[in-house]
Amino acid sequence: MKRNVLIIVLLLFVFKADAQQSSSYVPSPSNLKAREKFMDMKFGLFIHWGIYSVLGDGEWIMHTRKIPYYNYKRLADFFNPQEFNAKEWVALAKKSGMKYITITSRHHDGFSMFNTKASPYNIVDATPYKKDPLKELADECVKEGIELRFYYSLLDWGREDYSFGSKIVNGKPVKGDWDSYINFMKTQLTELITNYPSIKGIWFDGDWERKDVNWHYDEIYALIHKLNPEIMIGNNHHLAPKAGEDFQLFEKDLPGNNTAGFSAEAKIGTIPLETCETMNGSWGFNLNDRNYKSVKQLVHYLVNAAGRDANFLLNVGPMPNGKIQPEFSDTLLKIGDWIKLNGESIYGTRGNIVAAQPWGVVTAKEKIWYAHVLTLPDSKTVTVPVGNKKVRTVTLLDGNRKLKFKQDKGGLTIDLEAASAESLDTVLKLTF
Ligand code: H79
Repeated sequence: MKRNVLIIVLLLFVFKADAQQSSSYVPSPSNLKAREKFMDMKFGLFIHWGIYSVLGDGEWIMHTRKIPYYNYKRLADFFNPQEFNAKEWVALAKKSGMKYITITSRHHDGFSMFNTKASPYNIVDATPYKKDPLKELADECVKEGIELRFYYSLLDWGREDYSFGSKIVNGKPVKGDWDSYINFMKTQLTELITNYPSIKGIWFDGDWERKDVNWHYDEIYALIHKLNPEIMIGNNHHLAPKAGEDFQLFEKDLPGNNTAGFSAEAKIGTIPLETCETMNGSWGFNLNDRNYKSVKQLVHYLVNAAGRDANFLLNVGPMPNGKIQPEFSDTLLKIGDWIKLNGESIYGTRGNIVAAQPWGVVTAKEKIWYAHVLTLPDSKTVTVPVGNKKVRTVTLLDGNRKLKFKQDKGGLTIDLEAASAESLDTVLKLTF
């Protein structure tokens, strides 16, 4: 009997040691603080901008049109965004109610949009522009109190050491030079973190292209956190979070949904969440994409994300001259107008308080709940599952008008006769 107990104790010890090893990353206090701030910010601007913007057909053009790397590289000669003005971009983000910006420092085409010594294929050395827009943007963001984060592609269509398309054996591509490529990424990430010390996050993408390769995340993540423990790492690998990551990304899907088809294996973890979407159908500038989402669709996306405890990163693809097209900025400013009136029910709130309802979602802050009625039921009533909590008042956030309600075992039923059917989102403020 004693021996059995001893064996069990030993086994427990072994399992515990194993569990610790696979999740050995302990976020710093500054990182935990950054996560809270991140969750408070709720709304960010995603920017896809690169030499592909010149062709006006999205950021995948090199791949989809099968343009050989050495021909594609010529685009750098024509990339000269004379109208780029960091002040305008940051002011637009701010007026639109966004609290942070995430911009492509390098996309799958491998072109670096920042000043790098690791490759001559970059905006300073290879274009007539000769300047570093990300430096300008970083400085402006600091001035305006907007957080800046960098998107960074793991996948590279052009570099020989990456050897796109190579077979993978034993965690390495058979062709190319995997160690060289990993070192190249480490050098660039070191540059991004040390030369732009204000940046708050790295957004990785492209993992899904090489499922069986060893990306050396343990080393890469440790390097980033060693250089600056506060930096939040996210990776768009469409899987459950891995050790060392600080926020979980969803592409074109609300957490828990898989409508875009990328998120089947994206088990929701315990770190902060962010979902990204496009304003039309494209990430990079697309001349021919007029499939613009409406203000209502995008406000609903923001609210639905917040109700599921996720941030919303909304993308624009600026034009090759550095301007953001008016169709985007007009819509963004209207979203900003909505947030000016309703921001209290978004910023600083937490979601997943109750499951999404047929009429909408709930966000909460301290002792207040905000019930967002996105679809006004024909009955002109909604039932909020408040459980045992005793509700004191229900008011319309817009105008503070008191609403009639009934509370019983089935929940809290609110009379919405006074709500306008025109409203993008009827926000009800519940106090307990
Ligand atoms: O950076 C953006 C995309 O370029 C990147 N992630 C976001 C944030 C992304 N890469 N791949 N995917 C998203 C999904 C792949 C979609 C594809 Fe296709 C379908 C690639 C080829 C067929 C879309 C349609 C791109 C080209 C055609």
